[in-house]
Amino acid sequence: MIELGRQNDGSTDSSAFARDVAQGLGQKQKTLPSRYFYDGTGSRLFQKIMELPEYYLTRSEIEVFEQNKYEMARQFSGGGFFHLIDLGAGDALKTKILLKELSSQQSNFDYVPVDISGEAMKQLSESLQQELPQVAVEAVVGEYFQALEWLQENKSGRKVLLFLGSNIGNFETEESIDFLQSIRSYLKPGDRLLMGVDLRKNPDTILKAYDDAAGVTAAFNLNLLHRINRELDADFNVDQFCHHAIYNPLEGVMRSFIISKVAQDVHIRKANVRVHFDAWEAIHTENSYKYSLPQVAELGQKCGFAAETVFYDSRQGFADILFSVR
Ligand code: AVI
Repeated sequence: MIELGRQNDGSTDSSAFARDVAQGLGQKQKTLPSRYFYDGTGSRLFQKIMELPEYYLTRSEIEVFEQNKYEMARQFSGGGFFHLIDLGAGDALKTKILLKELSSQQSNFDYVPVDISGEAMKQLSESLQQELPQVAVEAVVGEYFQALEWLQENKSGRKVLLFLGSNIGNFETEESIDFLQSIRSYLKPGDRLLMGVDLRKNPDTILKAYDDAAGVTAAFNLNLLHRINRELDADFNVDQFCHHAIYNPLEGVMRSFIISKVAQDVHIRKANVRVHFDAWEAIHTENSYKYSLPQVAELGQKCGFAAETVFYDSRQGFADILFSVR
């Protein structure tokens, strides 16, 4: 396992966290960056979300992989040896489907899962050693671009990059363009990108996925305030806030908020700020964009990729798009 610079198990550089929190809550329309959801508690809650009956995304993508694994593996392998790089691999539930298929097709590849969590990469390496000992695995602990930098130096073969789970949906449009253009700058002709996106569908289905009956998504969202209390010595009374989620079908975006139920002041000591909330004032915490296929193809096009094959689930509600480098 390779550990690149600062790595952690969900805890963050607290001065950057303090700065981002102070900056986000200091704005007229308050925001908090969704990347801070994933401390230890947040990551456990996200695992629970993925098992919820309403949260269809993970099951749909598993189905995409189950139904298309033969063709995916075949297309990846054409061109000889490759590095299969899994950005944000986590427990690699979906990728394991592909790894089994690649093994049975006797593909010539190695597997490089990348994740910020050292603990997750340790567990994944161990489980792969048990389940698929024939696959060569080198886990990398670090941030995406840190890892791509390292790969540039250390893995010079053809690359197939995985960016699954509709993680691209959590970026604003401009950010997703920047992100994919940066990814593209690390790739060469012959390399590929497989990206998972949640497609536009009945707004009621989407809304329920982000406002589940058991309240797990609410706990996931509100954990941000608990985390600020824990790590930045703040005094949020979390019971005085609630989760609110709304889907905008014009923009195809699910937006999540934390709403203050009363007028109140909060002291965030390590960020050196006091924040006032009016009654029913909102903090915007997350965007989850839903795409149409032409939008994804256009996004790829803008960033130097060409959509080659689209793999769907049986309802055509989720797609994994295989891009080649233009
Ligand atoms: C990680 N990401 C793709 C999830 C999503 O669906 O946007 C995060 C999430 N937020 C609430 N539920 C799940």
